[in-house]
Amino acid sequence: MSEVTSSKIQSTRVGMDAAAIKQSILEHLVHTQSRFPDVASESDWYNALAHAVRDRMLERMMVTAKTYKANKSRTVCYLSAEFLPGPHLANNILALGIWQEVQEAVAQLGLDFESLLEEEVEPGLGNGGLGRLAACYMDSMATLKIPAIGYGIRYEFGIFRQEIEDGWQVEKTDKWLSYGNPWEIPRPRLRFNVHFGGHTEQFKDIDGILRVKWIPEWRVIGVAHDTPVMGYGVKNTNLLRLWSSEAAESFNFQAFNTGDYYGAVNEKVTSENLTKVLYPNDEPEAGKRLRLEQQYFFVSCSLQDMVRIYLQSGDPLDQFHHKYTAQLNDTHPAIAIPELMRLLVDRNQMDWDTAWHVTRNTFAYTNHTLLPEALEKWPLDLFKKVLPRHLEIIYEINSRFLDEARMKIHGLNGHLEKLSIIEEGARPQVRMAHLAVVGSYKVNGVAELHSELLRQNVLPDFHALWPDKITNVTNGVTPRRFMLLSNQPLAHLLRERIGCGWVTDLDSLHKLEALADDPDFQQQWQKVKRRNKERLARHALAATGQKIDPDSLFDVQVKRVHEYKRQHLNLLHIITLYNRLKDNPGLDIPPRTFVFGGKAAPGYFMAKLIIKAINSVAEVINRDPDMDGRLRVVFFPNFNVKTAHCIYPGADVSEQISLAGKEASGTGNMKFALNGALTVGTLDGANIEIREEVGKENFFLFGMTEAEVSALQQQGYHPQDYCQNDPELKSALDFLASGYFSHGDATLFRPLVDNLLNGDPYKVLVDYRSYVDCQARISEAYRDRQEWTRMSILNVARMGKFSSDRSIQEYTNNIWKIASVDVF
Ligand code: 475
Repeated sequence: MSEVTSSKIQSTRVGMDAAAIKQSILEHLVHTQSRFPDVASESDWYNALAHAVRDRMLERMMVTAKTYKANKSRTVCYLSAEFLPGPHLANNILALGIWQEVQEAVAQLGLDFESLLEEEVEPGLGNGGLGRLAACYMDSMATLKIPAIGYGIRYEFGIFRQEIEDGWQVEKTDKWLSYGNPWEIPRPRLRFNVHFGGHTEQFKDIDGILRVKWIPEWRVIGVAHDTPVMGYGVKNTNLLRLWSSEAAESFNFQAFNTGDYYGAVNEKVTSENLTKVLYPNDEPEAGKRLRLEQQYFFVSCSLQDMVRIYLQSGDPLDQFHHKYTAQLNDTHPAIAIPELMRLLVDRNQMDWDTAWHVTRNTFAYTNHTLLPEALEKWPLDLFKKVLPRHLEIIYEINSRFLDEARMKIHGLNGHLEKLSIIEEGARPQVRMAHLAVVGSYKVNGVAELHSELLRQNVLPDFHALWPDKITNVTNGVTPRRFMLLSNQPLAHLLRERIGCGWVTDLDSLHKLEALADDPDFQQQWQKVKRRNKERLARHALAATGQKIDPDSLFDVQVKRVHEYKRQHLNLLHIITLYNRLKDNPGLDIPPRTFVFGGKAAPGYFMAKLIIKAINSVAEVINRDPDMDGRLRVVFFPNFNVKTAHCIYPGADVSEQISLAGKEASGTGNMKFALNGALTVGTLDGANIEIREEVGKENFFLFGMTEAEVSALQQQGYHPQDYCQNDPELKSALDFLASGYFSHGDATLFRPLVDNLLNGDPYKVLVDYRSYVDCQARISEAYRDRQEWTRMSILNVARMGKFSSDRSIQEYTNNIWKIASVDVF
């Protein structure tokens, strides 16, 4: 034991005043970046500042770990293949409570704070909602003082950078690690072997018990990289622990010795490929072996790490589930269920029943999607090649589960097929969602409607079997990043009028209700929105070269581009407005700017064609002098957390227009409303709950209900009828198909239009009329600026429910049963 105790090493380097911060920045510039101030680049200064901030976080992280260990605290392990934290610097400065001091220090050094923040390349280690939700939950767990570790993958290349060339999306590689990453602490000694392939053998152990040995074919090593996640206004600093793969170099010494240098090195390349790149799809890639390997890789490292930490306590492994609860963020980490069984039974000689009890009380599973094509399945033959032992364990889990179900249902075999973890057929598959449900103590959906549809449509047989298992936790977003940090004008106004309590108690936004009719407050509210719109306009100009007018109504749709989210419904409305204005130049409607943003999966042709269509329509409208001061359309490239910061606060209208029953929850809908945008939306996902909270008179509703959608589907849907019966719709489609927006090329958008006319899987044509009429109500409402402002204030006032703190509180109380731990 060292003589030096932690209290003695309290550093003199981490003062929180401006002078101390300035001193640290200078020291890091010289001693970390190796640059004198006169030759330092903006990037050097960014790194120096980031290190100065990091110094002030590390002690909190260590004290937190020590406290949790001493208390033997129950811990949440949030297992997720994706985390989208967004830029760290500004968020960490806020969490430390040294915003003013840093600004002062930076100013004294003659630097521009904003441009330093701009230097940061965000870690894009996720696709969209699911990855961002994981990051919001990490923020809330730390803030609520819940001991937690986020476990995931340190992709070398995150989600691609989107550029727009000739209106098309072009994917460029994301190089977030190119200039180093000051926020992570590599833990090269914290490494685990992960095995793949090979076969299994049975043997009798010394007690004569039949056991299984897995003789794998290859292995890689996982190395930990830790990123501290600070709570806001508390000392608690949790961990995001991401694994990157390394070659197990000694493994193929044979190749070196036989002179096969290339073969040996190639193995290294293959191992390191494992965590090379994030799959850029927001749907599972069918049968992609590398994806299965990524999943198993990070799950195995994480569980081995959990067991390692657990065994330090000296407690017996059959109590593992009292120390840990592991949340499965969708089925991507569901392989953790057979992996924990393997670790307990094969590695630690636990009997099956005890191991199953432990496992089934460790995991809980969150489902994020209802789309059948997005439910993960792995072909058995592939699974067997990569994870032969896990497949055996899954068979065993399945057969015992089906025995249990058979007795419980007291029915005949036919019914069991629907429950089985294995889907039979020409190419049998492992159903990961079934595995996740069977191996978890709770399953949750992410909004009320979504959870209900899980119970009724997706997992009805499981619901019948275990009526208490499927529950709901409606998603939430962190007000720290999505209000305090990204909307500082609003944060200032709120501080003046209702204080700062809302930052950690979002329900206290209710205090705004009393101010909703106050003309003076309304005026200040409008000023805030105006400033945010100017900022958005500046960013749009820089990113696209397109000028937009902050006096126009900003109507915004930013999210992944997907047919079910119906960006093309929005586009049909824009074409309709254009046609109306062309036919009737005297038409008096408030000027509008339509802003789009979002990435399409690189292999998703229709989504990419929708992006091209948006840009083509934009090009014509923005070029048409008749549209000057009336209509503008911009596609904001590379939508990510960083660009989101300036987009949400600048919106007047938030487009949440998915077909009812398709969007599990949505979280962008919450971010917009919290920043004072009014929603135009369907009764889908969390829109329903947002509308309930803000009041139906403060929400622009249109479209079919989920029940109407299924009824129509049952009865048979004929999209062409809708087209024939609505001249404006017909005209919009004809214009798109005709080549009007594509320099006369009548083939370009044919696939898009044909898809709508012959099938229209997301019922765009059905909801068109109701949407367009609803948009006309929006235009009318926008004329009355006082009433609009009142509605905007009331929206913010009533959005408290959608803090991720509330979501985490519900997970804590209803699922995890875990207590907060004070760190001093
Ligand atoms: C839902 N991503 C939103 C959000 O709960 C919801 C799937 C497969 C592979 C990689 N990524 C995915 C998703 O399924 C996803 O992002 N789902 C989204 O989760 C958080 O708010 O409605 O679509």
